[in-house]
Amino acid sequence: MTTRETLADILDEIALLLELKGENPFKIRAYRQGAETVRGHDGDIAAMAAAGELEGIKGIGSALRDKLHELATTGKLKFHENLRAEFPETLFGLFDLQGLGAKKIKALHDQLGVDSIADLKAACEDGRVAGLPGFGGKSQAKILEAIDQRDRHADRFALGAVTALAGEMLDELRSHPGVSRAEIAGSFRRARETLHDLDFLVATREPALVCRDFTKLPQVESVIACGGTKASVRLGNGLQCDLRAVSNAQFPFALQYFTGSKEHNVALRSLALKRGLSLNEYGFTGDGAEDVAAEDEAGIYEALGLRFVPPELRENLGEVEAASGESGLPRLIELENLRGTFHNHTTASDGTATLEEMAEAAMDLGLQYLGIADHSKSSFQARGLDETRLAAQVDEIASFNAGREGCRLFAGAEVDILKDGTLDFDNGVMEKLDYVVASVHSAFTLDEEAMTRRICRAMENPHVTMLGHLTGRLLLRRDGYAVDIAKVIDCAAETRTVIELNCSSMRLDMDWRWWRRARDKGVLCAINPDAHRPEGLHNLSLGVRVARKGWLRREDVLNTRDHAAIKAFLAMPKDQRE
Ligand code: DGT
Ligand code: CA
Ligand code: CA
Ligand code: ZN
Repeated sequence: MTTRETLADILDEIALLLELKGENPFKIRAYRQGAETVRGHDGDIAAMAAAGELEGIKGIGSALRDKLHELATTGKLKFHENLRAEFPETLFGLFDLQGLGAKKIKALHDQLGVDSIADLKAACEDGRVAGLPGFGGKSQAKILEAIDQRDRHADRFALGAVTALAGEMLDELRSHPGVSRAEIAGSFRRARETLHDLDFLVATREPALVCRDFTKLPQVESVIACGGTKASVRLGNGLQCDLRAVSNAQFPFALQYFTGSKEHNVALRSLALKRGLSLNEYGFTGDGAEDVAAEDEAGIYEALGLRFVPPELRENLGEVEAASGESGLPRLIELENLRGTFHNHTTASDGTATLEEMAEAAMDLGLQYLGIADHSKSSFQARGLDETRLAAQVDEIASFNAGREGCRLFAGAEVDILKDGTLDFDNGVMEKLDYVVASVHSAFTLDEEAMTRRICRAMENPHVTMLGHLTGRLLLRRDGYAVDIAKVIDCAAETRTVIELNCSSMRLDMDWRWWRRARDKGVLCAINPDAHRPEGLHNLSLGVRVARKGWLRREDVLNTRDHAAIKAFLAMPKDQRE
């Protein structure tokens, strides 16, 4: 069935297209408002649209009602398709560029005949964009930068965006009768935040057959190559997938080799050489190699005098040295260790599910508690709550919790850090909450020093429990703002502020490269999905993988503690928390 999300997105796109056509602003606004209403409606609006029961909902007039009904029942909307057909398909690429809204695209389209990103790039390079009223040299440079960002990332994918797809394909390979073992190696297995391609590996006695059948998987759009032991395909979304087929005996060696990283493998090979062994993707060779068997990856590490190195750590950032010592490798956190999570949204701000729906989803995942942290008033585009609505939500949460076992809610808020580092709510308001996530949602262009000061000032507030998405980055779309992360970590340690690992699939912020340092300074991590709908909670597993990549253990992560321990933690004065 058509989801609430899709309904709203299509209404938004219609508004954009109408704006591009220069239509009546009231009409445009009606679609935008319709999208907002659909996103924020308390009931199951998709089902209501399908059943033709949208009568009487404020913000959805009769014209919109009919369109939503058509969309919800058929999955398509003629009006929308006709509208799209009026523009060249390449024009829609412009919508993905950071900082280009419909108004600017319209000006570029009407006045310079820009129909594609290639056109736009050319128009920037010969200075025509700077000459347009309302643009200028600065905005021309910004557009070029946005195109450059997109080009740099054109062939990369975010880990979280391919996880489900990768899992489906792996399941299909595993169910192939000729396949005894299958894994995904490469950057995917190491949990890199973005990746270039997926590296499938299978153990089989019929490599050519398995390669051929791999190219016939339903996800495959085109075949790049198909041979006796290797195949490469491209999926509908552009992602390349490689397959290597090896024997059962070779499998652990191939898995180790193709998991990488290259740097980790180089370090391992030099260790092997010191033992008179040569290590490659098929096994050990050299004098005495016959005596060295390995049934699994652990056996390979063991033969080299190492403890097993979890794939997430294989970046040659000290893990090989750590694995050769007695106590060097950390015992990494696991998904089963999580007891709850803090940063989540509901329909009260920009989420698409109610408090009850979110709580139910958390319960289904076996969580003991769920933190509700809707936006604060300054985030008006996200329908942030003012003091009155917040107080009502706190009451609602209290009555939800009354006498309840199972999943309980914590009443929090995601409070905007204003430009000067003060917070969007007064201390008296924050005091009434169980906790506060403080985040930057505005004034991204401050210089590094000012931004660092701003964030540190917010962390000095005794009511700020944790810092949300530290850099504001959106993977492959927007670099984080300028901020001195090392200083922020120091300040978190001093002020006993928890730092969030925001595991919304487009964020993964703070980056894995910084967690070890934070951990060593005693900073606690909170793995938070920033869920805007029930399914968003599933990103917790992604968060755990990134935490592992950052060398984090169970004890480094706040939300591995149970409900009672969290209550005690939050009740303690901030400077005594540990
Ligand atoms: P990606 O695909 O760019 O996100 O990153 P990876 O790490 O998945 O790289 P990929 O797909 O080119 O190769 C998979 C693994 O195979 C890589 O992590 C290590 C191994 N590998 C590939 N080429 C070489 C090589 O020339 N030398 C060594 N030692 N290992 C290699
Ligand atoms: Ca790869
Ligand atoms: Ca590859
Ligand atoms: Zn946020």
